[in-house]
Amino acid sequence: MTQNSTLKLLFLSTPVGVLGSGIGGGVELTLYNLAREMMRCGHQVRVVAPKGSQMEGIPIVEIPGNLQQAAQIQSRDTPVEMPEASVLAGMWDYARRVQGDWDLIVNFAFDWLPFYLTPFFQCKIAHFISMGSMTTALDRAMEKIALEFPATIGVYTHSQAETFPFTSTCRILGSGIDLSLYKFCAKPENALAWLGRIAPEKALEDAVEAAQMTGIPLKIFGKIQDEKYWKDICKNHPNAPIEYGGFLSTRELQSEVRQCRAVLMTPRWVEAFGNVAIEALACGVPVISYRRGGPAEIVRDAQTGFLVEPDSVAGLVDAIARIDEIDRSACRQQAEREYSLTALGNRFEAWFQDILKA
Ligand code: HBI
Repeated sequence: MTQNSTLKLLFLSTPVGVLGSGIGGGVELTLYNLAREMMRCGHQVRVVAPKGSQMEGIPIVEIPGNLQQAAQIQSRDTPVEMPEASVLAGMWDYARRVQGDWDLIVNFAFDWLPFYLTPFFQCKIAHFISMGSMTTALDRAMEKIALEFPATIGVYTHSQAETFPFTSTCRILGSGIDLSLYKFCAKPENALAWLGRIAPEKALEDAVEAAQMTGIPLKIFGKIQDEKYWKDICKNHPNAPIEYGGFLSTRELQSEVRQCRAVLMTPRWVEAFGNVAIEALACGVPVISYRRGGPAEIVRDAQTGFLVEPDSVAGLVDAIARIDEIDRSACRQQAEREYSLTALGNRFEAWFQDILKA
């Protein structure tokens, strides 16, 4: 095992989708950014992922098999499911066979199998959890590992950790983005932005109501995940000053968002992190968010945006009226200080070293 020099890291990806398809959502971005940063720091990284996965410049071992069901559509008492010819089972059989070649295995799957298998491995395993608590079966499997292998469970935020029964053993790692992709804008237009999956848990209707009450145009970007939900919003707010800008690449999205006076975040559920918030800050755009979940740990109230009473549209409207109090360069500075790829890599590398030293 290499002491404080280069590490040999085997990353096992989420099994819900092919890497590069966007189905893996935020954890795909985290895995890609981390692999890139670890390699830039001289460590050896290999990613094990479903067949068809691709990641620019990252060595990938592709495993065939059937994808896992998305955990977020399951209910709390859903039993553990394994499809026949499971890609997850294939990925972990590969890891078992090659474990002797690696210093550390890092799991990015939000699934039962990797946690259940951990005691059967000789190689140490770090688990990065990418969502809040979903099912009891998975909570139990994670809790067993949290107790048996302390400090090997990492999460994005405190509020995400608080959704699990093993809150105190979670390592808080935050997130990070490639800041060079986001350009600072000092002088915005008179417009607001809302970004994210268009689905009920994101409560877009609250942002639309706030736009209607302030009369400030609202630009909406993101995948329409729930068509009926979107159609209802349009039907219920016929005169709201809104326009839908589609699902854009990072480059196009930041060129639109950077020109806005603020990004509104209206999460109905506990966002594990909220990459949208750090993308806005990176462009110098203040964030107005409900005081709930990840965004509440990212936004510095009255310095890089405003935190508002959850589900209060009136609170959003009051914050919008105060938005010119915020220094936009303070937003960009916070992103550079806390959410750069270097900061992300440092936090994860310290965690890996602590696990290997234990
Ligand atoms: N569902 N079963 C399962 N496994 C995952 O790894 C997973 C998921 N749903 C969503 C998801 N990962 C990621 O998109 C989020 O964690 C970001």
